[in-house]
Amino acid sequence: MSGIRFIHTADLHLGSPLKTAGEISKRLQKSLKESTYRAVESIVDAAIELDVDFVLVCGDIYDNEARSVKGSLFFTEELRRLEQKEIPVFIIYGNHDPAEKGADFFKLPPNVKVFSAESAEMHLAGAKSGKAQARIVGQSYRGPRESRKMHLNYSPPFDDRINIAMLHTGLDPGSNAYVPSSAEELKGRENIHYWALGHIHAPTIISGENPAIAYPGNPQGRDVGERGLKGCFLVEMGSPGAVSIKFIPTSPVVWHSCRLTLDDSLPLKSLDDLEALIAERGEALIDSPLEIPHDLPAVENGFEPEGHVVRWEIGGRNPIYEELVSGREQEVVDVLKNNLNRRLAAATPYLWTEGIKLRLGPPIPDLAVLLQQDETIKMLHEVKENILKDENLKNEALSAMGGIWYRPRGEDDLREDTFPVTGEKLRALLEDAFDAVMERILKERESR
Ligand SMILES: [Mn+2]
Repeated sequence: MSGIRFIHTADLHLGSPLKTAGEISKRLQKSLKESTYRAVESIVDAAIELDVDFVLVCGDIYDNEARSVKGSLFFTEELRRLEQKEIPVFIIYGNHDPAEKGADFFKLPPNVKVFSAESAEMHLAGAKSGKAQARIVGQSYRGPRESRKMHLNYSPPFDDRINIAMLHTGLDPGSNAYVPSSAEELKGRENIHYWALGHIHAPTIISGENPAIAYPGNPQGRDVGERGLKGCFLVEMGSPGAVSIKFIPTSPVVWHSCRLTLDDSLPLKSLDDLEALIAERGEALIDSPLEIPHDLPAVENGFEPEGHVVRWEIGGRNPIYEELVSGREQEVVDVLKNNLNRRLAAATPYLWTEGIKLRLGPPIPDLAVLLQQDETIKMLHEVKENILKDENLKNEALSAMGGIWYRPRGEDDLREDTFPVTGEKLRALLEDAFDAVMERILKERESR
């Protein structure tokens, strides 16, 4: 039996302003403002080019609960482009565009099926070539918070059709706002071969098969927290069990957070040298190929980003800190930012430096020597090492850090509004804290 082929997308957030700090050029303003729209055009282009059997949109099409006229008009026109090519579109609404807040400003074309918020619905869609058929089950959010476990009512029958379930969920059993659920719960629903999820903005494959469970992520990142190339999924299913997922890049703007660690011995004689060093890294970034999320095979659609927006973090220790930077950090940052943007923001693709965090310090005595000679540093070092070894201390450290951080309960424990702290992340934070405290101690002593 020949299979079906569809596009899975979610979290379009049409009209969402991309959040960058500081003054920006006209060109960048336009690029940032229009990027969520351009990304959706790329999805529709790909659907037409690849002549897919249908398109799934898994919630959060609009950024505001009250959908905008402009966003609505744009989206309806894109849906009409798909209608002309006879490509059906299936839509569920999410927490950002729930059904009860939704005004349909324009008439949706007949190729579009919007799932009800009242109960789970099922629709059929056939392959354009061959006999394969898919059954699509889904339900929309009624309000911005949705505590109903709607997936428990997804019960497609078993036959030779491919069953696909659409769900907008944080996949967090403890949440009562974004459809409480877990990967285990989804796997427990019978006869579903592909879970097309939405809500989490990072492209994530929770399970590759039996059943496949996947988040395509948003087609355009909105701030530096949503880094890297963004896109949607091309899914091919030859038979109910067999799934192949490819990545279609769509984000005109790519966000980066880059850390540059200066070496003690790097000969930096002036701020020009420092600027040249950062610019070199920026040029390398423009020239190097973008990483495809999850190492998925990518669909060749001739994609080129319009530009990159970068937040730099300059760390490490170097004599330039005391000679030229210390005491005038803000001024140095402003000048570096300006000069870098003058150098790289006019290129194609552009590279815009949206911020520079200076975390430089003066060269310090070798840590090994300090640990032998300095009781205070030695104690501090022990505290850090003990936290890394002891689960209880780890939890204590984490709760002291505040509610914005959480420890994932498992690989599929993803949350939208807080930051996961993995072992690696905690180590990096502790190392940073250790460096910062040690530096403070040494500085205070120097100034006495
Ligand atoms: Mn959402």
